[in-house]
Amino acid sequence: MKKILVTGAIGQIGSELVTALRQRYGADKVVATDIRMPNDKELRDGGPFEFLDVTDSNHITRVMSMYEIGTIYHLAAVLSAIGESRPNIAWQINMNGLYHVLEAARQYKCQIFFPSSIGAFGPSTPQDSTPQDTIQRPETIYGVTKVAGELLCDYYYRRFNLDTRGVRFPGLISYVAEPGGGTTDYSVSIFYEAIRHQKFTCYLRPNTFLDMMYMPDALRAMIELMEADGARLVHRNAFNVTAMSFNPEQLAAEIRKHLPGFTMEYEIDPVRQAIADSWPNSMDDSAARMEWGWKPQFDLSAMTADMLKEISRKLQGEIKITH
Ligand code: AKB
Repeated sequence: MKKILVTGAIGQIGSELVTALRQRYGADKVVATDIRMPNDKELRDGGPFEFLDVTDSNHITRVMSMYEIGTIYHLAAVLSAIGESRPNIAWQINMNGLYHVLEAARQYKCQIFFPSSIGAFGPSTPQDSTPQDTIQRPETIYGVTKVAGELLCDYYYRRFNLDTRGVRFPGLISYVAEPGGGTTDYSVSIFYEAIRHQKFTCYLRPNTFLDMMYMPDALRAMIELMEADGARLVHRNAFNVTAMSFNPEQLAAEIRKHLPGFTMEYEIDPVRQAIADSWPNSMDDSAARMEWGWKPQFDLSAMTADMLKEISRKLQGEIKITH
């Protein structure tokens, strides 16, 4: 088996995907890469790790030539809120980075995974049960790079027969690494604050519905899609995938079932609120279900119980959870 290269391996998805891939295919088969050096021992010493700047095409081909790479999970990206404060960097990393990685994949004939996002939709997209194929006029630089990325991956498949695959992720919730600079990040920070201080100040309005997914489901989605029989795939890239849709008020109510004293206040951030308002309330993921058997395992209640249990353990049981 050829090796798997993961870009952005220290990020929220990468840090857990690398571990999952190493467990599944063998530690020496997974080359973790990032522009930062990991503090995490498992990530640094559990298998090969290389420093890699995806905006430098020579750097990518140099790392590719050092290992026999057959698959790339290209996760290096700037998220939506940071993108709005630094659009230039977002373009360089999200767009030029993807282009360089696709070119390297073409040269080395690799299979490639590219994560798009609910950010690829905009205010003119139908907001409820958002279809797989629909209007995409995003108003953030993040969204622009995600739509262009989806199209570029489709182009490389059609034009060069490159095995490109991908999903549109909703907000991802995990207890291992915290997300950085996204619009959906409240759904992770709320758990830390609930356990540490029993209160949280939310930057989105109480009724802001967004699609979400717990990380174990997201990891499974990526691996299952990459292992799926390509002949069954009609869409290949940008599959809508979701596991739950909730608003901040509903998440707070679910947390309160475990921590009855938990309170939430609101201090709206106009930038992130505008972004969230332009994204779907809930997506239709039937194409993913039909074409490669996608099925989430965690709903709001299962995810909340697990997050509280795991984060309490991580914070050394500062607070006792009542079930
Ligand atoms: C963000 O909020 O920017 C990301 C995403 C939904 O793509 N979590």
